Amino acid sequence: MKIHAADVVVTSPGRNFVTLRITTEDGLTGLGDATLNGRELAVASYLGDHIVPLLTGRDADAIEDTWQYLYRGGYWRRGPVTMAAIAAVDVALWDIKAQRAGMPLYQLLGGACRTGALAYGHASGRDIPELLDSVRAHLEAGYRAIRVQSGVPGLDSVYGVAASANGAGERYDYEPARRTARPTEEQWDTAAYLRHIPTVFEAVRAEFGPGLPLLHDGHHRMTPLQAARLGKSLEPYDLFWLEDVTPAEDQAALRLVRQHTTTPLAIGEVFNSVHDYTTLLGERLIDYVRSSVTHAGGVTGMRRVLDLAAVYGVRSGMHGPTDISPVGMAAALHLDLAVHNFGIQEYMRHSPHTLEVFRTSYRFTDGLLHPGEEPGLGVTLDDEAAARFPYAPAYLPVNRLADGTVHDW
Ligand code: KDG
Ligand code: MG
Repeated sequence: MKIHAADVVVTSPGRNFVTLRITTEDGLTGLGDATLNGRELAVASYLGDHIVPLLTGRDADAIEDTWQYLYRGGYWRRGPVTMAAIAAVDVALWDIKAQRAGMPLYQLLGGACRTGALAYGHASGRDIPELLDSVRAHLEAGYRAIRVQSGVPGLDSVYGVAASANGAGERYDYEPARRTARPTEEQWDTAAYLRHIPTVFEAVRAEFGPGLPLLHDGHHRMTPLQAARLGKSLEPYDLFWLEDVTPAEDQAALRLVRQHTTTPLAIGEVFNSVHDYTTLLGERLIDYVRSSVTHAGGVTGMRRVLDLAAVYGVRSGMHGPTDISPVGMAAALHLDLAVHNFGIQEYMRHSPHTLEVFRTSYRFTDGLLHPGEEPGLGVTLDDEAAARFPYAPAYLPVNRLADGTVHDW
């Protein structure tokens, strides 16, 4: 069946989302997420100006061929903008194929390997008592695995820490790409962070015991030596993983970290291709791959990452903050169910406004996510609701050290 039309929907129900919708000649529609937080319009233009004109008249069933046509045919390969655009086409075509088959997508990907995907939520606190309340609230909300981020004495705002008490544990946007004409600026001090974080995990383990899977995100801010020290100092607290300790583009940096610590390592949310992982996987430097369907070339691109990871016994931990739209989240959940080397799925809940625009069939029960049984992805887009939330420019923050030097955020 041929592709009849494709259009790009940009909407901002609390934060910006870019969605590609493909319609076939027999009237099926598929959705793909192309959201790149803080750089949304670049992907919208890439799709609208360069990809949509190529889609009309193509065979909607030829998913791999279309992926290769856009990847190899574009000449300029990889990169977050290109790969988010290819991802959106890929996911929309998988959505259509599964709808045509009358099956939820996970069935076409091989069927379920498990009853649901273990999800982790984000607990945070400006200080330790606030953090402990947040962990408690997440446990009450049903989470069985929890990411722990804490304020650092002397720093006003820190990545991953909600600006106000995160009591309900239901959802919060700790890092909205803020709707301002320029990025806000934050201050960073790695030495203060390294002194404080072990005391945070000591307090969380003392309160909640040894069994609760705990995660932490270093957000690319350390040198390999600093990261190795952090990994060692957290070993007594038995983390599920320590994420993004060093800037991700330097794959070799993790050699030193790996030599010095047995804390499991996760990386890859800013990666967009299997080629970003060849050193990390080939040398067995990591334990979890963190890419998303949205940013790594769709179900097709992400499956390549997961299959290579499986060769080395490495498991999935797909990126799932609220800047992955419900369309991207649904696609991740179908893969989570279908691949053997699933590890964990990140899950921050979307806002009620977002869920007015995107109606989803996925559900969260007893700490596990399931994509639901609707044919396709199980997500629909309400155009009227989308139009009520127009795009607004937004940026992620920029970090500076005390002397003004720009640092990784
Ligand atoms: O857009 C940036 C966010 O997706 C990122 O900061 C979230 O690090 C993140 C995480 O682990 O969810
Ligand atoms: Mg992260």
